[in-house]
Amino acid sequence: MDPRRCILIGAPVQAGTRRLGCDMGPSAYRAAGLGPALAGLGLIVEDRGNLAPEPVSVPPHPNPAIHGLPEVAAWTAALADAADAAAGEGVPIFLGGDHSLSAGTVSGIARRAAREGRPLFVLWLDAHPDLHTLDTTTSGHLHGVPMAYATGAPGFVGYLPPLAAPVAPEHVCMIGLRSVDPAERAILRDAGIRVHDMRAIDESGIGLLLAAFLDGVAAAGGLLHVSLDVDFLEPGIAPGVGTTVPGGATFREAHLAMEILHDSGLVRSLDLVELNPFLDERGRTALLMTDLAASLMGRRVLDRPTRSF
Ligand code: B3U
Ligand code: MN
Ligand code: MN
Repeated sequence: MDPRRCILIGAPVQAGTRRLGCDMGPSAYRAAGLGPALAGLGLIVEDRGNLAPEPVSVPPHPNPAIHGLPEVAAWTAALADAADAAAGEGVPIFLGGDHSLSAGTVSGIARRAAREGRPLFVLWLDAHPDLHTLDTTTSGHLHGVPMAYATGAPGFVGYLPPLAAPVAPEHVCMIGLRSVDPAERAILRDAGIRVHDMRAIDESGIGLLLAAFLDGVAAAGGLLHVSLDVDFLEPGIAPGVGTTVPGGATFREAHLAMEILHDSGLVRSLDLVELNPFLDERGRTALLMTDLAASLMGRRVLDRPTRSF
């Protein structure tokens, strides 16, 4: 696999929420110039267009709140195959689409990592942990379940595709949390996921927290998947998202995180999720997310010695 090859894969999924508009996300990234921005950094860019999954049939779930389960099951299967295959060629960048898409991308990369005999680590940059199961979700919005599914939580069998390789919860680091439901809090407490909420960022600085996690990834010889939810960011700078939660990461914190990730050389795949262009202001959220993806993929300011992880 060539780390300088960026494979753009559009995933216009919006079944993970009742609010419409995320299906326009891939187009907004293209209009914001993501491909040329990456090419301008000297990277090879291949835009594979948008995925269109085959429909699957899924039995009705006893939780009456659940919305869009057959669609999310279909996307999960298609994205897992796409992620597994593309990660063998370059760095797949998934253009969302709501966060339910990560059920597919994370499980697909995990499958590849298991075949390569390497542990998969996940960095989850989000206001929410997205750790509901099909039984605990009260909104019924399946953008709130992908991490429970990918870490092998119970209750998904027969509804979402069987997991080839669950991600170890100790290999997951969540940064930016500030909206956690009670059922998710219980899972977070018991599962062993590493969590840095906004208070931790304020007290320690995002650079230190992230570097400590990356040291562990490198020491374990791991692969790293990054899942970047728009609502990780402060809504004042990133309004184009359905769930705005005040007090998010600043422009500088987010860019620092991307630059540290770039220096680590550990990132194998990336999700850009929850952009809702219908709610955006003159494309500013799409442009910011594009800018952040570019900071992750290439060096744009000064050459610095790569930090040893
Ligand atoms: N935890 C809530 C809210 C939510 C999760 N992810 C997003 N919103 N974007 C839920 O609906 O599960
Ligand atoms: Mn999310
Ligand atoms: Mn979120």
